[in-house]
Amino acid sequence: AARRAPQFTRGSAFAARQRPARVGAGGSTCALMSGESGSMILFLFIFNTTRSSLFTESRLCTTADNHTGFLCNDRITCLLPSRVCDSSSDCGSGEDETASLCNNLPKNLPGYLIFRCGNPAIWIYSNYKCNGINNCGDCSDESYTLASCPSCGSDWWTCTPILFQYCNCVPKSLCMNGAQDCSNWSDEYACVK
Ligand SMILES: [Ca+2]
Ligand SMILES: [Ca+2]
Repeated sequence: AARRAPQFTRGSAFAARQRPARVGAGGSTCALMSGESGSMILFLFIFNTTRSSLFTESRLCTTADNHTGFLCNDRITCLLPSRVCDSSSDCGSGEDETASLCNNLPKNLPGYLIFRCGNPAIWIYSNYKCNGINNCGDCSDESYTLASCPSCGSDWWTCTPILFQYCNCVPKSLCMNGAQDCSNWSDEYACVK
């Protein structure tokens, strides 16, 4: 697995580009209406609210490597969560970097793009959960209890690592490399690549 630097926080405001039209929900005067005009406003209110809900939910997608992702306006491109609000425009119209999403991170990001660590003040992008790397700093993103991570994959050796970077497993590439990576030295004496 590729090693990634921990990403705990992130810069704030980015320029808004071609913000997709969002249909507002404005039905507060419905109760004062009656007859056909009231029915029409009620209809528009329900229609607009439904449109808003669909818009919000329809960004959910699955990437080629089976991560939950962010769907661009082209309805084809599915970005890894960590490519949203990373100051680099990855969707065709930059909809992954709009101020409405990226101001005050992670408040305006859809919940499926982030993971709250054992310390809820710390968050990471959800694609850094269960990737073998200690992105939260307390290994909560690699735990079974909080993150429901499976046991070490076939490319990993199960042990208690001595490196802060790892949690429950070390990459098998570290086995038999002449340096201790597990607290019990099993990477040098028991691990088979
Ligand atoms: Ca981006
Ligand atoms: Ca991780």
